[in-house]
Amino acid sequence: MTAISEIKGRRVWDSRGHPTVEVDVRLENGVLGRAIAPAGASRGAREAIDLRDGGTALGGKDVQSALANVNGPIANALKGLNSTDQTGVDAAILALDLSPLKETLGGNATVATSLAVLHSAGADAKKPLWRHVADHYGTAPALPLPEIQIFGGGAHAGRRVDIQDFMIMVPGAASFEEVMEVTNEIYFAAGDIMAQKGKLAGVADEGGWWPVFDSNEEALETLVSAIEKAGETPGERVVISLDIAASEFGKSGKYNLALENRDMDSGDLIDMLGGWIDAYPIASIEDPLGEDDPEGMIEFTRRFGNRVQIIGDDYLVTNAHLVEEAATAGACNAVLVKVNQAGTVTESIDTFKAARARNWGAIVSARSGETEDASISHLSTGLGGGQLKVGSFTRSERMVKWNECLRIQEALGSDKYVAGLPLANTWWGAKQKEKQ
Ligand code: 2PG
Ligand code: MG
Repeated sequence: MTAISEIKGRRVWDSRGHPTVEVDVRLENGVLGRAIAPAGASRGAREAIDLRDGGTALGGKDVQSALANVNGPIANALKGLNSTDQTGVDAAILALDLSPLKETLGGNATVATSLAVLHSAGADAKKPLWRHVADHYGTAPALPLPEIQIFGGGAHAGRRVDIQDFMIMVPGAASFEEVMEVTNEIYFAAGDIMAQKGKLAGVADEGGWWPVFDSNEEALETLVSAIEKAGETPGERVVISLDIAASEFGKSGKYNLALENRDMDSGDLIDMLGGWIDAYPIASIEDPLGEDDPEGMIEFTRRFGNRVQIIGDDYLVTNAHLVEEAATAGACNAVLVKVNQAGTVTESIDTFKAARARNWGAIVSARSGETEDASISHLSTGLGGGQLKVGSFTRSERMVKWNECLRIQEALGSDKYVAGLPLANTWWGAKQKEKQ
Protein backbone atom coordinates (compact mmCIF):
# COMPACT_ATOMS: atom_id res chain seq x y z
CA MET A 1 0.00 0.00 0.00
CA THR A 2 2.75 2.44 -0.87
CA ALA A 3 2.14 5.62 -2.82
CA ILE A 4 3.81 6.47 -6.10
CA SER A 5 6.32 9.28 -5.58
CA GLU A 6 8.06 9.66 -8.94
CA ILE A 7 7.57 8.66 -12.58
CA LYS A 8 10.32 9.02 -15.12
CA GLY A 9 10.19 8.16 -18.82
CA ARG A 10 13.36 7.66 -20.83
CA ARG A 11 14.12 6.78 -24.43
CA VAL A 12 15.60 3.33 -25.00
CA TRP A 13 15.88 1.26 -28.23
CA ASP A 14 14.02 -1.85 -29.34
CA SER A 15 15.04 -5.03 -31.18
CA ARG A 16 14.66 -3.31 -34.57
CA GLY A 17 16.86 -0.41 -33.42
CA HIS A 18 13.91 1.97 -33.13
CA PRO A 19 13.35 4.31 -30.20
CA THR A 20 10.85 3.25 -27.56
CA VAL A 21 9.55 4.33 -24.15
CA GLU A 22 10.88 2.98 -20.85
CA VAL A 23 9.23 4.09 -17.61
CA ASP A 24 10.55 3.98 -14.03
CA VAL A 25 7.95 4.17 -11.27
CA ARG A 26 9.46 5.00 -7.87
CA LEU A 27 7.44 4.51 -4.68
CA GLU A 28 7.70 6.56 -1.49
CA ASN A 29 9.80 3.86 0.16
CA GLY A 30 12.27 3.83 -2.73
CA VAL A 31 10.96 0.64 -4.42
CA LEU A 32 11.29 0.71 -8.24
CA GLY A 33 9.11 -0.72 -11.02
CA ARG A 34 10.27 -0.55 -14.63
CA ALA A 35 8.79 -1.52 -18.01
CA ILE A 36 9.39 -0.90 -21.72
CA ALA A 37 6.82 -0.48 -24.50
CA PRO A 38 7.07 -2.95 -27.44
CA ALA A 39 5.98 -2.07 -31.00
CA GLY A 40 4.06 -3.97 -33.68
CA ALA A 41 4.64 -3.99 -37.45
CA SER A 42 1.38 -5.64 -38.51
CA ARG A 43 -0.93 -3.51 -36.44
CA GLY A 44 -4.69 -3.69 -36.04
CA ALA A 45 -6.57 -0.57 -37.14
CA ARG A 46 -8.33 -0.37 -33.77
CA GLU A 47 -5.34 -0.80 -31.45
CA ALA A 48 -3.91 1.93 -29.20
CA ILE A 49 -1.78 4.39 -31.18
CA ASP A 50 1.97 4.17 -30.86
CA LEU A 51 2.80 7.89 -30.61
CA ARG A 52 5.78 8.79 -32.82
CA ASP A 53 7.18 12.26 -33.50
CA GLY A 54 7.26 12.04 -37.31
CA GLY A 55 9.64 14.20 -39.33
CA THR A 56 12.87 12.93 -40.85
CA ALA A 57 15.12 12.19 -37.85
CA LEU A 58 15.24 8.55 -36.70
CA GLY A 59 12.87 7.60 -39.48
CA GLY A 60 10.14 9.69 -37.89
CA LYS A 61 9.99 7.16 -35.07
CA ASP A 62 11.29 9.19 -32.16
CA VAL A 63 9.16 9.14 -29.01
CA GLN A 64 9.90 12.54 -27.43
CA SER A 65 6.22 13.52 -27.38
CA ALA A 66 5.25 10.22 -25.71
CA LEU A 67 8.05 10.76 -23.14
CA ALA A 68 6.84 14.32 -22.51
CA ASN A 69 3.40 12.85 -21.78
CA VAL A 70 4.89 10.39 -19.29
CA ASN A 71 7.03 13.01 -17.55
CA GLY A 72 4.29 15.67 -17.60
CA PRO A 73 0.58 14.88 -17.34
CA ILE A 74 0.90 11.17 -16.50
CA ALA A 75 3.48 11.73 -13.74
CA ASN A 76 1.40 14.56 -12.28
CA ALA A 77 -1.79 12.51 -12.25
CA LEU A 78 -0.22 9.37 -10.74
CA LYS A 79 1.92 10.91 -7.98
CA GLY A 80 0.41 10.05 -4.60
CA LEU A 81 -1.78 7.22 -5.93
CA ASN A 82 -1.62 3.81 -4.27
CA SER A 83 0.65 1.57 -6.37
CA THR A 84 -1.38 -1.57 -5.61
CA ASP A 85 -4.55 0.02 -7.00
CA GLN A 86 -3.84 -0.92 -10.63
CA THR A 87 -7.45 -0.26 -11.63
CA GLY A 88 -7.37 3.22 -10.06
CA VAL A 89 -4.01 4.02 -11.62
CA ASP A 90 -5.16 2.91 -15.08
CA ALA A 91 -8.42 4.86 -14.68
CA ALA A 92 -6.36 7.98 -13.87
CA ILE A 93 -4.32 7.42 -17.06
CA LEU A 94 -7.48 6.93 -19.13
CA ALA A 95 -9.03 10.09 -17.69
CA LEU A 96 -6.19 12.07 -19.29
CA ASP A 97 -6.94 10.72 -22.74
CA LEU A 98 -10.52 10.49 -23.87
CA SER A 99 -9.62 9.71 -27.50
CA PRO A 100 -10.69 6.20 -28.56
CA LEU A 101 -7.20 5.00 -29.49
CA LYS A 102 -5.13 6.86 -26.88
CA GLU A 103 -3.71 9.13 -29.52
CA THR A 104 -3.33 12.04 -27.08
CA LEU A 105 -0.96 10.30 -24.65
CA GLY A 106 0.21 7.49 -26.94
CA GLY A 107 -0.30 3.79 -26.20
CA ASN A 108 3.49 3.49 -25.87
CA ALA A 109 3.43 6.05 -23.02
CA THR A 110 0.45 4.45 -21.28
CA VAL A 111 1.52 0.81 -21.58
CA ALA A 112 5.04 1.36 -20.23
CA THR A 113 3.65 3.37 -17.31
CA SER A 114 0.85 0.93 -16.52
CA LEU A 115 3.19 -2.09 -16.58
CA ALA A 116 5.85 -0.26 -14.52
CA VAL A 117 3.22 0.43 -11.84
CA LEU A 118 2.36 -3.30 -11.80
CA HIS A 119 6.07 -4.08 -11.36
CA SER A 120 6.40 -1.56 -8.53
CA ALA A 121 3.46 -3.08 -6.64
CA GLY A 122 4.94 -6.58 -7.03
CA ALA A 123 8.35 -5.42 -5.85
CA ASP A 124 6.79 -3.56 -2.93
CA ALA A 125 4.98 -6.74 -1.87
CA LYS A 126 8.36 -8.52 -2.22
CA LYS A 127 6.80 -10.93 -4.69
CA PRO A 128 7.89 -11.97 -8.16
CA LEU A 129 5.57 -10.34 -10.69
CA TRP A 130 3.76 -13.58 -11.63
CA ARG A 131 2.88 -14.16 -7.96
CA HIS A 132 1.68 -10.58 -7.53
CA VAL A 133 -0.50 -10.93 -10.64
CA ALA A 134 -2.03 -14.19 -9.39
CA ASP A 135 -2.70 -12.83 -5.88
CA HIS A 136 -4.01 -9.50 -7.14
CA TYR A 137 -6.36 -10.92 -9.77
CA GLY A 138 -7.29 -14.13 -7.93
CA THR A 139 -5.99 -16.47 -10.61
CA ALA A 140 -4.21 -19.84 -10.33
CA PRO A 141 -0.67 -19.45 -11.72
CA ALA A 142 0.56 -22.00 -14.27
CA LEU A 143 3.25 -21.98 -16.92
CA PRO A 144 1.79 -21.30 -20.37
CA LEU A 145 1.86 -23.46 -23.47
CA PRO A 146 4.28 -21.71 -25.89
CA GLU A 147 3.67 -20.90 -29.55
CA ILE A 148 7.08 -20.55 -31.22
CA GLN A 149 7.88 -19.20 -34.68
CA ILE A 150 10.04 -21.25 -37.06
CA PHE A 151 9.71 -19.09 -40.21
CA GLY A 152 8.73 -15.45 -40.42
CA GLY A 153 6.75 -14.01 -43.30
CA GLY A 154 4.40 -11.16 -44.17
CA ALA A 155 5.34 -7.80 -42.66
CA HIS A 156 8.17 -9.49 -40.73
CA ALA A 157 10.11 -10.82 -43.74
CA GLY A 158 9.71 -8.28 -46.52
CA ARG A 159 6.45 -10.02 -47.51
CA ARG A 160 8.56 -12.81 -49.01
CA VAL A 161 5.70 -15.15 -48.17
CA ASP A 162 2.17 -13.84 -47.55
CA ILE A 163 1.46 -15.74 -44.34
CA GLN A 164 3.11 -14.03 -41.38
CA ASP A 165 3.99 -16.65 -38.76
CA PHE A 166 4.68 -20.34 -39.25
CA MET A 167 4.88 -21.69 -35.69
CA ILE A 168 4.92 -24.89 -33.71
CA MET A 169 3.28 -25.81 -30.45
CA VAL A 170 4.30 -28.83 -28.41
CA PRO A 171 1.12 -29.64 -26.49
CA GLY A 172 2.26 -33.22 -25.98
CA ALA A 173 5.34 -32.18 -23.98
CA ALA A 174 5.14 -32.98 -20.29
CA SER A 175 7.06 -29.89 -19.21
CA PHE A 176 8.00 -26.41 -20.34
CA GLU A 177 11.62 -27.56 -20.59
CA GLU A 178 10.65 -30.34 -22.95
CA VAL A 179 9.01 -27.72 -25.20
CA MET A 180 12.29 -25.81 -25.34
CA GLU A 181 14.25 -28.94 -26.31
CA VAL A 182 11.83 -30.04 -29.01
CA THR A 183 11.72 -26.50 -30.41
CA ASN A 184 15.51 -26.32 -30.61
CA GLU A 185 15.58 -29.55 -32.65
CA ILE A 186 12.84 -28.42 -35.03
CA TYR A 187 14.17 -24.88 -35.49
CA PHE A 188 17.62 -26.11 -36.55
CA ALA A 189 16.20 -28.97 -38.62
CA ALA A 190 14.16 -26.38 -40.54
CA GLY A 191 17.25 -24.21 -41.06
CA ASP A 192 19.25 -27.21 -42.36
CA ILE A 193 16.53 -28.24 -44.81
CA MET A 194 16.16 -24.71 -46.14
CA ALA A 195 19.91 -24.17 -46.46
CA GLN A 196 20.27 -27.45 -48.40
CA LYS A 197 17.52 -26.45 -50.80
CA GLY A 198 18.77 -22.88 -51.23
CA LYS A 199 15.61 -21.54 -49.59
CA LEU A 200 17.20 -19.70 -46.70
CA ALA A 201 17.72 -15.93 -46.94
CA GLY A 202 18.54 -15.16 -43.29
CA VAL A 203 16.58 -14.39 -40.17
CA ALA A 204 13.26 -12.48 -40.04
CA ASP A 205 12.06 -9.80 -37.63
CA GLU A 206 11.23 -12.12 -34.76
CA GLY A 207 14.21 -14.44 -35.20
CA GLY A 208 12.47 -17.12 -37.28
CA TRP A 209 14.11 -18.15 -40.57
CA TRP A 210 13.57 -15.79 -43.52
CA PRO A 211 12.35 -18.12 -46.26
CA VAL A 212 12.65 -17.96 -50.04
CA PHE A 213 9.69 -20.20 -50.83
CA ASP A 214 7.78 -20.29 -54.11
CA SER A 215 4.41 -20.77 -52.48
CA ASN A 216 2.86 -20.42 -49.06
CA GLU A 217 2.19 -24.14 -49.00
CA GLU A 218 5.89 -24.86 -49.51
CA ALA A 219 6.38 -23.33 -46.06
CA LEU A 220 3.94 -25.82 -44.57
CA GLU A 221 5.59 -28.75 -46.37
CA THR A 222 9.01 -27.63 -45.13
CA LEU A 223 7.71 -27.26 -41.59
CA VAL A 224 6.34 -30.80 -41.66
CA SER A 225 9.70 -32.07 -42.98
CA ALA A 226 11.51 -30.22 -40.19
CA ILE A 227 9.26 -31.76 -37.56
CA GLU A 228 9.98 -35.20 -39.04
CA LYS A 229 13.73 -34.54 -39.34
CA ALA A 230 13.70 -33.69 -35.63
CA GLY A 231 12.40 -37.23 -34.99
CA GLU A 232 8.79 -36.24 -34.29
CA THR A 233 5.56 -37.50 -35.81
CA PRO A 234 3.64 -34.39 -36.92
CA GLY A 235 0.37 -34.11 -35.00
CA GLU A 236 1.50 -36.24 -32.07
CA ARG A 237 3.64 -34.27 -29.62
CA VAL A 238 3.99 -31.32 -32.01
CA VAL A 239 1.36 -29.38 -33.95
CA ILE A 240 1.48 -26.41 -36.32
CA SER A 241 0.13 -22.96 -35.55
CA LEU A 242 -0.27 -20.18 -38.13
CA ASP A 243 -0.74 -16.43 -37.90
CA ILE A 244 -2.27 -15.64 -41.29
CA ALA A 245 -2.42 -11.88 -40.46
CA ALA A 246 -4.90 -11.64 -43.35
CA SER A 247 -5.47 -7.88 -42.91
CA GLU A 248 -1.97 -7.45 -44.35
CA PHE A 249 -3.02 -8.84 -47.73
CA GLY A 250 -6.73 -8.14 -47.86
CA LYS A 251 -9.38 -5.47 -47.64
CA SER A 252 -13.19 -5.68 -47.47
CA GLY A 253 -13.28 -9.40 -48.15
CA LYS A 254 -10.89 -9.29 -51.14
CA TYR A 255 -7.48 -10.85 -50.72
CA ASN A 256 -4.33 -11.09 -52.82
CA LEU A 257 -1.58 -13.64 -52.25
CA ALA A 258 1.32 -11.79 -53.86
CA LEU A 259 3.68 -14.77 -53.81
CA GLU A 260 1.29 -16.83 -55.91
CA ASN A 261 -0.23 -13.86 -57.75
CA ARG A 262 -3.65 -15.05 -56.66
CA ASP A 263 -6.77 -12.92 -56.08
CA MET A 264 -9.33 -14.39 -53.73
CA ASP A 265 -12.54 -13.52 -51.95
CA SER A 266 -13.36 -14.59 -48.38
CA GLY A 267 -14.86 -17.86 -49.53
CA ASP A 268 -11.73 -18.79 -51.53
CA LEU A 269 -9.47 -17.94 -48.59
CA ILE A 270 -11.62 -19.98 -46.22
CA ASP A 271 -11.52 -22.94 -48.66
CA MET A 272 -7.75 -22.66 -49.05
CA LEU A 273 -7.16 -22.57 -45.28
CA GLY A 274 -9.66 -25.42 -44.84
CA GLY A 275 -7.61 -27.44 -47.32
CA TRP A 276 -4.51 -26.75 -45.24
CA ILE A 277 -6.31 -27.82 -42.04
CA ASP A 278 -7.22 -31.11 -43.79
CA ALA A 279 -3.71 -31.71 -45.11
CA TYR A 280 -1.44 -30.52 -42.29
CA PRO A 281 -1.45 -30.90 -38.49
CA ILE A 282 -2.60 -27.31 -37.86
CA ALA A 283 -4.22 -26.86 -34.45
CA SER A 284 -4.29 -23.07 -34.19
CA ILE A 285 -4.91 -20.24 -36.70
CA GLU A 286 -4.71 -16.51 -35.97
CA ASP A 287 -6.48 -13.81 -37.98
CA PRO A 288 -7.50 -16.16 -40.83
CA LEU A 289 -9.62 -13.35 -42.33
CA GLY A 290 -9.15 -9.60 -42.32
CA GLU A 291 -10.09 -7.35 -39.41
CA ASP A 292 -12.80 -5.80 -41.61
CA ASP A 293 -14.31 -9.14 -42.65
CA PRO A 294 -16.61 -10.26 -39.81
CA GLU A 295 -18.78 -12.36 -42.15
CA GLY A 296 -15.70 -14.26 -43.26
CA MET A 297 -14.54 -14.75 -39.69
CA ILE A 298 -17.96 -16.02 -38.59
CA GLU A 299 -18.09 -18.44 -41.53
CA PHE A 300 -14.56 -19.68 -40.85
CA THR A 301 -15.42 -20.23 -37.18
CA ARG A 302 -18.65 -22.01 -38.11
CA ARG A 303 -16.74 -24.40 -40.36
CA PHE A 304 -13.57 -24.99 -38.35
CA GLY A 305 -14.17 -23.75 -34.78
CA ASN A 306 -14.63 -27.27 -33.44
CA ARG A 307 -11.38 -28.46 -35.05
CA VAL A 308 -8.85 -25.68 -34.49
CA GLN A 309 -8.19 -22.78 -32.18
CA ILE A 310 -9.15 -19.55 -33.99
CA ILE A 311 -7.39 -16.52 -32.53
CA GLY A 312 -8.41 -12.92 -33.05
CA ASP A 313 -5.43 -10.54 -32.97
CA ASP A 314 -5.87 -7.59 -35.35
CA TYR A 315 -9.52 -8.66 -35.32
CA LEU A 316 -10.00 -8.16 -31.56
CA VAL A 317 -7.08 -5.84 -30.59
CA THR A 318 -7.12 -6.91 -26.91
CA ASN A 319 -10.52 -5.31 -26.39
CA ALA A 320 -12.99 -6.97 -23.98
CA HIS A 321 -16.02 -5.50 -25.78
CA LEU A 322 -14.86 -6.84 -29.13
CA VAL A 323 -14.35 -10.27 -27.49
CA GLU A 324 -17.94 -10.16 -26.20
CA GLU A 325 -19.23 -9.06 -29.58
CA ALA A 326 -17.29 -11.72 -31.46
CA ALA A 327 -18.32 -14.47 -29.05
CA THR A 328 -21.97 -13.51 -29.45
CA ALA A 329 -21.64 -13.40 -33.25
CA GLY A 330 -19.75 -16.71 -33.36
CA ALA A 331 -16.42 -15.35 -34.59
CA CYS A 332 -13.14 -16.76 -33.16
CA ASN A 333 -12.72 -18.94 -30.07
CA ALA A 334 -9.56 -17.38 -28.65
CA VAL A 335 -7.97 -13.96 -28.24
CA LEU A 336 -4.42 -12.69 -28.46
CA VAL A 337 -3.63 -10.46 -25.47
CA LYS A 338 -1.09 -7.74 -26.27
CA VAL A 339 -0.87 -5.21 -23.47
CA ASN A 340 0.23 -2.42 -25.80
CA GLN A 341 -2.75 -3.02 -28.10
CA ALA A 342 -5.06 -2.19 -25.19
CA GLY A 343 -2.71 0.39 -23.68
CA THR A 344 -3.13 -0.52 -20.00
CA VAL A 345 -2.79 -3.59 -17.78
CA THR A 346 -6.39 -3.30 -16.55
CA GLU A 347 -7.89 -3.34 -20.04
CA SER A 348 -5.68 -6.31 -20.97
CA ILE A 349 -6.75 -8.30 -17.91
CA ASP A 350 -10.38 -7.43 -18.64
CA THR A 351 -9.90 -8.91 -22.12
CA PHE A 352 -8.24 -12.02 -20.69
CA LYS A 353 -11.11 -12.47 -18.24
CA ALA A 354 -13.78 -11.86 -20.90
CA ALA A 355 -12.17 -14.60 -22.98
CA ARG A 356 -11.90 -17.10 -20.12
CA ALA A 357 -15.53 -16.42 -19.11
CA ARG A 358 -16.53 -17.60 -22.61
CA ASN A 359 -14.26 -20.62 -22.28
CA TRP A 360 -12.07 -19.09 -24.98
CA GLY A 361 -8.32 -19.53 -25.22
CA ALA A 362 -6.15 -16.54 -24.26
CA ILE A 363 -2.67 -16.14 -25.66
CA VAL A 364 -0.49 -13.45 -24.09
CA SER A 365 1.72 -12.13 -26.90
CA ALA A 366 4.83 -10.10 -27.60
CA ARG A 367 5.16 -7.71 -30.55
CA SER A 368 7.52 -7.99 -33.48
CA GLY A 369 9.47 -5.04 -32.04
CA GLU A 370 10.56 -6.20 -28.59
CA THR A 371 13.09 -5.56 -25.83
CA GLU A 372 14.62 -7.16 -22.75
CA ASP A 373 11.33 -6.60 -20.92
CA ALA A 374 9.95 -9.97 -19.80
CA SER A 375 6.71 -8.76 -18.19
CA ILE A 376 4.56 -10.93 -20.46
CA SER A 377 6.13 -14.16 -19.16
CA HIS A 378 4.95 -13.15 -15.69
CA LEU A 379 1.53 -11.99 -16.86
CA SER A 380 0.84 -15.15 -18.76
CA THR A 381 2.04 -17.40 -15.92
CA GLY A 382 0.34 -15.37 -13.20
CA LEU A 383 -3.02 -15.41 -14.99
CA GLY A 384 -2.70 -19.17 -15.55
CA GLY A 385 -4.41 -21.49 -17.97
CA GLY A 386 -2.89 -19.73 -20.92
CA GLN A 387 -0.58 -19.66 -23.84
CA LEU A 388 2.41 -17.47 -24.66
CA LYS A 389 3.58 -16.24 -28.06
CA VAL A 390 6.88 -14.34 -28.15
CA GLY A 391 8.26 -15.01 -31.63
CA SER A 392 11.01 -17.46 -32.43
CA PHE A 393 13.62 -19.48 -30.60
CA THR A 394 16.59 -17.15 -31.20
CA ARG A 395 17.59 -13.59 -30.35
CA SER A 396 17.68 -12.30 -26.83
CA GLU A 397 14.53 -10.17 -26.95
CA ARG A 398 12.68 -13.48 -27.54
CA MET A 399 14.79 -15.81 -25.41
CA VAL A 400 14.56 -13.50 -22.40
CA LYS A 401 10.85 -14.38 -22.26
CA TRP A 402 11.32 -18.17 -22.55
CA ASN A 403 14.23 -18.09 -20.10
CA GLU A 404 12.18 -16.11 -17.61
CA CYS A 405 9.54 -18.87 -17.74
CA LEU A 406 12.23 -21.39 -16.82
CA ARG A 407 13.19 -19.31 -13.78
CA ILE A 408 9.54 -18.95 -12.81
CA GLN A 409 9.15 -22.71 -13.15
CA GLU A 410 11.75 -23.25 -10.40
CA ALA A 411 9.64 -21.26 -7.96
CA LEU A 412 6.31 -22.59 -9.18
CA GLY A 413 7.14 -26.28 -9.57
CA SER A 414 7.19 -28.02 -12.93
CA ASP A 415 3.81 -29.64 -12.27
CA LYS A 416 2.19 -26.21 -12.66
CA TYR A 417 2.26 -26.36 -16.43
CA VAL A 418 -0.85 -26.26 -18.59
CA ALA A 419 0.67 -28.59 -21.24
CA GLY A 420 -1.88 -29.37 -23.98
CA LEU A 421 -4.95 -28.17 -22.06
CA PRO A 422 -5.47 -25.00 -24.13
CA LEU A 423 -5.92 -27.16 -27.24
CA ALA A 424 -8.47 -29.47 -25.59
CA ASN A 425 -11.27 -28.31 -27.92
CA THR A 426 -9.32 -28.92 -31.13
CA TRP A 427 -8.77 -32.10 -33.19
CA TRP A 428 -5.57 -32.56 -31.15
CA GLY A 429 -7.56 -32.57 -27.89
CA ALA A 430 -10.12 -34.97 -29.35
CA LYS A 431 -7.31 -37.32 -30.35
CA GLN A 432 -5.94 -37.32 -26.78
CA LYS A 433 -9.39 -38.15 -25.40
CA GLU A 434 -9.69 -41.07 -27.80
CA LYS A 435 -6.36 -42.44 -26.60
CA GLN A 436 -7.51 -42.49 -22.99
C1 2PG B 1 1.30 -10.60 -34.47
C2 2PG B 1 2.55 -9.92 -33.95
C3 2PG B 1 3.54 -10.92 -33.44
P1 2PG B 1 3.16 -7.53 -34.75
O1 2PG B 1 0.76 -10.24 -35.53
O2 2PG B 1 0.76 -11.47 -33.79
O3 2PG B 1 3.85 -11.91 -34.40
O4 2PG B 1 3.14 -9.12 -34.94
O5 2PG B 1 3.76 -7.24 -33.42
O6 2PG B 1 3.99 -7.01 -35.90
O7 2PG B 1 1.75 -7.08 -34.83
MG1 MG C 1 -1.02 -11.60 -35.23
